[in-house]
Amino acid sequence: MDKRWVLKTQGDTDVVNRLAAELRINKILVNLMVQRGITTYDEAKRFFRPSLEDLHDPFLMKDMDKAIARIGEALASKEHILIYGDYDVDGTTAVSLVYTFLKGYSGNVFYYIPDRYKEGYGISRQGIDWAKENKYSLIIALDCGIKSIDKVAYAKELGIDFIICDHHRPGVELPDAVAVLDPKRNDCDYPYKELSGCGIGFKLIQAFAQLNHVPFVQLEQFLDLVAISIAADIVPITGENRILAFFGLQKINKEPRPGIKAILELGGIKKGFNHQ
Ligand SMILES: [Mn+2]
Repeated sequence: MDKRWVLKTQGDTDVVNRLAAELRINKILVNLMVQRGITTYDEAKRFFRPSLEDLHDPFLMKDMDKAIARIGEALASKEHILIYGDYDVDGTTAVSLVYTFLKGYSGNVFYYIPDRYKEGYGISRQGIDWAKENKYSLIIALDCGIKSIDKVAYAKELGIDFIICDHHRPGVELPDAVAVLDPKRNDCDYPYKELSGCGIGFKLIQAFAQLNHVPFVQLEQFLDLVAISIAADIVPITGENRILAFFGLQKINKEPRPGIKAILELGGIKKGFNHQ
């Protein structure tokens, strides 16, 4: 396949001159920023100094209220909750994040990762049958499920509810789940559309924490997983993803969890840039 370089057009000269004066940095650098849509002092500040304060309210995501209410109900009545994810990096980091977090609130939480070769991508009938056999009544699906209309209906027949957390583009019909979290839904007004599957998982626990008065700092330990998902799933590192990746990399550099630490050592990777 032939590849062709497509050069970005030069940033507007007036904008470049104004911003260069305001920031007091080289115009070549400012031009690169203007070409990428950064045209004001505040936008430049947000780009160079990402802040967790700029993360969006998770309840702006369609169905987030329903998802958190259903999880609250499940915890109160000690239901068995299954965290179900895709087998790729985004899926497994998402499962690790939500499972580890919810385990702090219930002894009845477990996880399920489908077999890539035997079950294939997404929610499998086998997985639902396994959930039924093991008395799960709520499945939280991460990084998959947005097109699993039949499987979610099948689970419903068996008395199992679904919460879908996905970032893939929905089809015409949405699955009949208790909550369908996906910023790419046409009717979802969430301001940032490019989160990874693990990023949606993070928004889910952020919403849970917000409602239950859990301090945000307790969530920061999970940002390493989100940063890895952002890199592996190749979502754009803009907006909210840039903030999550920035603080996630700090966590990986400063205080990696045992699994990540082992991978770093095994790969002979030296700790990188330590931003303070
Ligand atoms: Mn994904």
